[in-house]
Amino acid sequence: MTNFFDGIAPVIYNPTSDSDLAFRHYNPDEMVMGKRMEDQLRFAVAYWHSFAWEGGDPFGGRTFERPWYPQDNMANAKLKADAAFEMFDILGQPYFCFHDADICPGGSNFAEYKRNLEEIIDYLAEKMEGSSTKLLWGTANMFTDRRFMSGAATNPDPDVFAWCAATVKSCMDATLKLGGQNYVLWGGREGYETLLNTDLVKERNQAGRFLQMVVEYKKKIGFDGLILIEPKPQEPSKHQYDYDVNTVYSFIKEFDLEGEVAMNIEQGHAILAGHSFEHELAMAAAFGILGSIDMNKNDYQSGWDTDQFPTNVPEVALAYYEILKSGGFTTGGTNFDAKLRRQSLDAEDLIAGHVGAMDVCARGLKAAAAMLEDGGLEAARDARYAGWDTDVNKAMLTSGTLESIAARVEAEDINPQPRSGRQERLENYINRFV
Ligand code: XUL
Ligand code: CO
Repeated sequence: MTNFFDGIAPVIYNPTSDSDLAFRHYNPDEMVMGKRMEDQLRFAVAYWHSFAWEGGDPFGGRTFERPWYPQDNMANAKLKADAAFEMFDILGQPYFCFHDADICPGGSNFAEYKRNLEEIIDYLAEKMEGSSTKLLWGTANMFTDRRFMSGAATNPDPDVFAWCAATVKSCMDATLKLGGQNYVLWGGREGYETLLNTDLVKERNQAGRFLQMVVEYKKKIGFDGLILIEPKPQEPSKHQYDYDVNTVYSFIKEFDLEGEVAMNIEQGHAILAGHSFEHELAMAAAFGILGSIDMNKNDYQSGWDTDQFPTNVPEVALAYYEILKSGGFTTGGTNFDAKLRRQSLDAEDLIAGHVGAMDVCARGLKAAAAMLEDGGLEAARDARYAGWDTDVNKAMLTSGTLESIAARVEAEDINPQPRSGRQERLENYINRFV
């Protein structure tokens, strides 16, 4: 037990409340497209931002005071776990996610790392027995420690590759033990700074073989969750091998991992890659690899990864539109990869950030479901491509050649007449629902 959240009552759904610590849209039992809202959204708290990050930025250190600091010993790791489960209860959070480094100190060698990890996993298992919060996914932090400065699985030093293999094995074991539903790999340092010292073919091959080993081990231990890759274009590495969904998809195909690996897509990473969140989701859905999401909001001016809580309902609605359209989550969910601003010091701020994010997502989900049920966007899109429904036009793609098509253009005097894309009308349509 900690007293960190003392005085904060469990958050409840009350649509007429004027409190900023109440849900006005997130009503877990409300049915949305045939499922309880809680089961559609599958929210998760990110342990790292809420409990491990101390409020530092590149220009200054810790701003927060927490009873579980300093985070370099096991006693405080347990206190941190106590606080985390207290917050999960207040929010009614169905899931959480963690990196190994978030939940316990690393230790001075691999044996100590493993001992610490096993001890805290036993402690988390006990906490989970007394709680309804489950594990959405586990992962390994292979980017913070200086040993990873030149990459993790893509490191030029084979000893680092070996360390990473051992680490991921331990983290997969831990995830399985806690009943985790997925395992995530975000390759923070799987990229390079300069070609002057980099053999990128060698590094990509290392990453490809590493991913194959992860899939082999998943099968060996009977882990039936998804292996998820989280793309990001830069920061920390200048050139990332996992830039965006399209780049990762070609990587998956090259290393024969189709059907084995899916995607964890983050709003902020999509924006940094010059895409919209819904573009990345639609792309992954098209390839059949849409697994889970890291929900947050990136600053549109700063150019780096700001991991803010989402506040933009229209944007979130378009994201859930793609998710619902593709059939909704299976083992994936909505992980709030979001952190407080460093001036938000209080326990209430941590609750408020999640309450707001959960409510924004609930509004977005309801709007997305209403749009899908109405069918207006799909009808408009179908009408735009309707010309392709005729036999002669379908045949262009199945049996056409440049010569046969050219002959038809001349014989039939085909002369295309542009038609409006109707973007403003569709934007007005969206505005009816958000
Ligand atoms: C970093 C990021 C990570 C992953 C998990 O930008 O998003 O926290 O979600 O390693
Ligand atoms: Co993320």
